[in-house]
Amino acid sequence: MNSPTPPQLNTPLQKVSESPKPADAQKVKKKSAPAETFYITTAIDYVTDLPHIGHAYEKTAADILTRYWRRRGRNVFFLTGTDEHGLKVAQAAQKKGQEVREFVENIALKYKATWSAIEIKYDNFIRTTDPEHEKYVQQFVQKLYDMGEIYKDRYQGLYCVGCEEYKTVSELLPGNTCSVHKTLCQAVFEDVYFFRLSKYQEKILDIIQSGKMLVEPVERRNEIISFLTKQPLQDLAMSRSKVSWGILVPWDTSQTIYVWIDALLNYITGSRGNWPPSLQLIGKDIFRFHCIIWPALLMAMGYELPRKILIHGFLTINGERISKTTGNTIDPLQIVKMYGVDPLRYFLFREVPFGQDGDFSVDRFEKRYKSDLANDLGNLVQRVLTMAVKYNIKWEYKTITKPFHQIDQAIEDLKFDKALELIWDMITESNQKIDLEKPWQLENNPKKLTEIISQLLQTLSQIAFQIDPFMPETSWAIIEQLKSRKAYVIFPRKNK
Ligand code: ME8
Repeated sequence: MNSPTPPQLNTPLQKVSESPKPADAQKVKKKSAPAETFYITTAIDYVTDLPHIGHAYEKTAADILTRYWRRRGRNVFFLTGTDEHGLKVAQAAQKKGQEVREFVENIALKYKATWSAIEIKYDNFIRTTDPEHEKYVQQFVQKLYDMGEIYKDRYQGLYCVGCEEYKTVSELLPGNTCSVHKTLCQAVFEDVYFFRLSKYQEKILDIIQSGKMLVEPVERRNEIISFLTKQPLQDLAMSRSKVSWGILVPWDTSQTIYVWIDALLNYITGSRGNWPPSLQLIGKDIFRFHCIIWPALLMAMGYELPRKILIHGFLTINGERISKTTGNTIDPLQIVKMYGVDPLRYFLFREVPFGQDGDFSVDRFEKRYKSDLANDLGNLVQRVLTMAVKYNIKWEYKTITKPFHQIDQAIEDLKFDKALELIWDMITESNQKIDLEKPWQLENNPKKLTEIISQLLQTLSQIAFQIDPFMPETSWAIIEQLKSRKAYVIFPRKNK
């Protein structure tokens, strides 16, 4: 107790009195990361199959914020990765007839390749099979054990492999079917280790109600508060005796550590000295893990809490969640191949307010592509540049740095649809200006002609600047055309 400095990663962890940084965070922080680093995380995905657009949605949101805050001059650290242990992953490998390590290796590579293809520029990609991660997880639980936070008892109940979660009958559909996966839960009867989660109930409630750890949007915050007020929390079975694909419990190697404890700790092991997380993005299916178990683990160790947990909705198809289990997945690479990266990034955030569920339909995607991208933006760029060249307008591209307060505010409030709407207002206004002023009829009024086209060129630079976090390739292409004075088509029309 009362250790003045937080423990180091590779030495036994010690409990400290005041919210310290986790070991590795403190260690590296002194050297490289200034205090104000915006540390953003996403959920780490199960490597049961290839990533789908639901996964891409979350990672792109984090990427947009990373690019935005970097542009605003903040130090940003963006962590993502893959969740590779547990029964669910082991069963997926078995189904494919592959050795599990080889299987996860393969899928993790595919995840990285997909994020690279859609311009997700993370700073660290953590894999829970990284030896350093595994070692830290063992040290972490050993410390909890030494502190008396873990005890052995019998677990008897139900478990959903799809959710990797213990379930109570009241949460399930008739016949002990998981409401998320619509699959039968396993009956589990085993002697395992429990983490004293129940003793943190009041504390968790307090940090959420006081805003010490912000939970957004408000509906989710209320949901978690209501959950915590209505029923007593149960202690958490933190090990499995019959799951071999996992990290061994260090004091009892006949058991492995529950995959969610292993997974949550990625936010520490991948942090590279940045602590606490400023913003953690997760989907609504996993918010109890992040709003209950995660802060309880951190509080047990006396570590500083994340500033904010932001819970987003699901991408659906015909109202049904896109998921590997349902099998209605869409491969982001397929869309990229047909339309390019930016149309996907644009569409994901244009139609649906971030936080709510939103339906993905190829029909609507194509409509947006045609109207917003090819017609509105693509046409504007071509029209303005063609006229600038034709009427020999003197023009030199200058980097825009002037922020637009409303757009910035919308991004900071995570209202991405609103930010894009505001940018598209600029595009629409410029197109209307061209239609109204008809510059091609002003050849005998060169002063006015120059004025109008110069203004349009200026607006194009603004647009290129504003769309950059959302559509980096398009932003670059517009700037390149403004510099080279050579117009080309950014969004080619698609013939169905
Ligand atoms: O839950 N729309 O992994 P995961 C939007 N390994 N988001 C979606 C989605 C959809 N259709 N489908 C999934 C896990 N997601 C754990 C996380 S974190 C310590 C461990 C989101 O592969 C989902 O909500 O099932 C989650 O945030 C992320 O993708 C990974 O889901």
